[in-house]
Amino acid sequence: MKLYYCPWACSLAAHIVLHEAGAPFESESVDIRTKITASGADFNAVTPKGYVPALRIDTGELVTENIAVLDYLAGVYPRFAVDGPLGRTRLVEALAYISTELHKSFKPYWHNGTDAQKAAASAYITARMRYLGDTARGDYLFGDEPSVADYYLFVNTRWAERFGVEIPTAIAAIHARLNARAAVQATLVAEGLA
Ligand SMILES: N[C@@H](CCC(=O)N[C@@H](CS)C(=O)NCC(=O)O)C(=O)O
Repeated sequence: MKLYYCPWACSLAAHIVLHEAGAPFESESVDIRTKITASGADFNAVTPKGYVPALRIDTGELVTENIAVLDYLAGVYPRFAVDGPLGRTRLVEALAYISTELHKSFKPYWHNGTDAQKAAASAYITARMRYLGDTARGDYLFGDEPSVADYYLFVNTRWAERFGVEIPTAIAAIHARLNARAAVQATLVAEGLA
């Protein structure tokens, strides 16, 4: 497998899962402004979407969209999936919530929003995170081990820390547990973030 990622971007979630899994994988960083990869390739030729994450799987096919990439990785490495008859559905539900309610709400911070837009986004994100904290089933969202959704949440809590968005206590505790994991720190070092 090969992951295209950009430091600070949402591709961090898949990058951590690959490290946690001890998977044999390659990775290449992408400048998401210029669309040039670290080796000088045109990222738009990899995917015309021009954004990360993009995961080249062993069949040679490319998987894009965080929800799909993380769902794929949970299928390959079931320790990051969710058990039970509705496990897959609950996992996709959480990934969709994190993508559409949290990730996308950071737009004003990444794209020069006004102070008013940032304040509205901040309140929205904190409220949406609170729901996840209230419904968490253990040390992590789905129990006592992290799922791929926890790593996607971690991307968002890192952004919240960076931009001064309040993180509810229960979510801050999940963030701290994730941050203490060796594979998480190894990934942050690999991305030049620690
Ligand atoms: N719909 C995509 C969006 C991914 C996304 O927003 N990626 C950002 C980094 S967090 C990016 O690469 N942006 C560059 C661009 O859109 O040109 C997904 O959910 O995976």
